[in-house]
Amino acid sequence: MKQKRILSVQDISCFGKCSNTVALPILSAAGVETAILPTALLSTHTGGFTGYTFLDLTEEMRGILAHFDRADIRFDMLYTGYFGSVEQLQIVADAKGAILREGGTVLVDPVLGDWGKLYSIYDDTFVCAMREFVREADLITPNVTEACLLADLPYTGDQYDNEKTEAILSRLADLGCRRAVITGVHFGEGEIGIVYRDFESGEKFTLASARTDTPLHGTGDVFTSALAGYLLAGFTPRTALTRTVSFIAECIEKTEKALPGHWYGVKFEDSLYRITEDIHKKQWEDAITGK
Ligand code: PXL
Repeated sequence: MKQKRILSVQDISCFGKCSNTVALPILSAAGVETAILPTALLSTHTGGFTGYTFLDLTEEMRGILAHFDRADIRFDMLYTGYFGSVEQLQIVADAKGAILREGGTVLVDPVLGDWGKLYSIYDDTFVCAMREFVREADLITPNVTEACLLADLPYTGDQYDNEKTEAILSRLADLGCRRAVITGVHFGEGEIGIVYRDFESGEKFTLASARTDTPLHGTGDVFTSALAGYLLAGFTPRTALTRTVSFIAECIEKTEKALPGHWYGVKFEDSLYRITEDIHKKQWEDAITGK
């Protein structure tokens, strides 16, 4: 199978394990050629550190994309995360046609906030722009807070509630994206997982694993990066999500065991081999069955 190529559009936080610094190792473990389009350069992420530096890279993004176009560099997947400004959303939306290969897909992690709050650099204008941006997406991966913000419905906690979830999903469908995964949903006692909906085929399911209560920053970035790797390897959404949920559960468990009280990033390194193994196994099976 020809090696897949992805463009990861998110910031570089020098310390703190999120965005591109987790996308690169995870996607490499998945065997994907990973290029980055950095939206900003920060000393740390903004979720718990104070006094961080922030360099906006909007102008640089235009130049990088123009060069990719001139050099005929194209991608199988456009994967977006943390943006630094509304203008950047427009730049990437405008470039989509030129940078995607035929049949290429768009995976949007609509990074806006967590635990019911917007991240510090965002405001309502940014939320409105993100609603527009997700129209182009084949798949979006909001957490519950982000799903509520996109749906313009009040956040009432991460607890699963069928009526509320259906209301959110119906609004997300109206935004125009093709499929959605809501992450970080709390199911009953001690379980956390995802809700999946394909708005075209109607396919739906939930997946859950054991929950730990330590808030761990960057979990969403690890999740979406692993999911991108599995999808590019040709797994169905259901299998890709099953493997991703299991991977993330192991990463969190290992983080808590090895580093009690740790908060700023997921210790995912020890579990990367699982992604590589899953994908090698699939390639081997596909080769045998002539897929
Ligand atoms: O994990 C999302 C994220 C990415 N990048 C930066 C962030 C955050 C969340 O706070 O601050 C810089």
